[in-house]
Amino acid sequence: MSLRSVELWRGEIDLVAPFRTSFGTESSRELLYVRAVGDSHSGWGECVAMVEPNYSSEYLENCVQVISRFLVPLLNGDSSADDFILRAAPIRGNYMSKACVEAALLDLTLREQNLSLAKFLGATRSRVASGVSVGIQNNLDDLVQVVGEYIALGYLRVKLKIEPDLDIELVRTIRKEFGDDLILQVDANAAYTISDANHLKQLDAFKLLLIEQPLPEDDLAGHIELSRIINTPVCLDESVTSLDTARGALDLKACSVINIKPGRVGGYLEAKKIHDLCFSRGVPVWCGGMLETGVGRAANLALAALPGFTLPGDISASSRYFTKDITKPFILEDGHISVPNTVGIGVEPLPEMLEKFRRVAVFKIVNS
Ligand code: NPQ
Ligand code: MG
Repeated sequence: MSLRSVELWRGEIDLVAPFRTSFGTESSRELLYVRAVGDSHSGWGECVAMVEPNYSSEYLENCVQVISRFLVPLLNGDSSADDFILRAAPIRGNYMSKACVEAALLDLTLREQNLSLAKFLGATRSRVASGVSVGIQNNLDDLVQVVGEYIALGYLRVKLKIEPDLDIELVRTIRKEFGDDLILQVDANAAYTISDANHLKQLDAFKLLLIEQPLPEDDLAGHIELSRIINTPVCLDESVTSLDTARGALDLKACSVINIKPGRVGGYLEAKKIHDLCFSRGVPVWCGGMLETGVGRAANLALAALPGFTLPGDISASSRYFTKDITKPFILEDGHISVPNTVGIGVEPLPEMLEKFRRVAVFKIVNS
């Protein structure tokens, strides 16, 4: 490992269509990348935080601060990803900030070792089953139209965003329109409370694969109670921020499925630990998405190729979100996306795309 400097890059890419969830509507993706510069290679990590703290408490401007003030100072010329994660442990939370620094270090180290991230993590597949996350639409006709288009493109699973008053009717319509064979799930992004349990129990009629994060991220007791009341399997997203919170949620029967997102849990090493725990217990997991560009998408594909990722995830084609991705686009083929198998994450930002971004910080790394 020969870390010479760390760079922070900022930019923004428009979404092909506004993406509405229970916590708001996004029409572009503001971006932050970490670039780890070595003697002969560079590694890239994408920060998954949103521009505002709507999904979780982290937000991009704060990640720039945390990375600059608290995380970069932990680095030296020999820093490896696991060494960095160990040294960053006393920094509470800030998982997305830690994750993008870790991802850049992993990419750099693995490029130097001529090893792919997929192989390093223990991937057993060369392609990943692809699902799609469908935002809340203006009306039911538009929703049917959008879902129909994604199914025609070959997505293997449809996830519908729901919120109170835009849920039961919405799911009933899609079930009626596309039949029982469609693998269908919903994501509430923490929009309900445990007093909505009986309301949510109506979803049991629609044979959903799961309901994702129905209650607030810190309401573990609520999820335990809800899991007893409804038959639809509960899957946690926002609530699972580490191996310990994953194990606790499973032990307490707060959920029976976990959506693993490396950015949310502090990096790919922690994400692999969560996968390994779930795999050992026969708990199905899938890889969630944070509207990543090709940099984060490539790394997520490596993780999603591990054997325990038995459910289609939210790693959709680049074109689901962007007209032009910052890397070469990821394409949906026969409902799957190929896993990069060269070195590191297997992709890098295209020079002509990087020209539209701006390098906002350069940190020289003092050798160990
Ligand atoms: C989820 N992702 O699973 C998140 C929600 C989400 C694909 O549904 C910018 C950055 C906008 C992250 C919108 C999907 C976002 C975002 C929604 C994450 O809960
Ligand atoms: Mg979610």
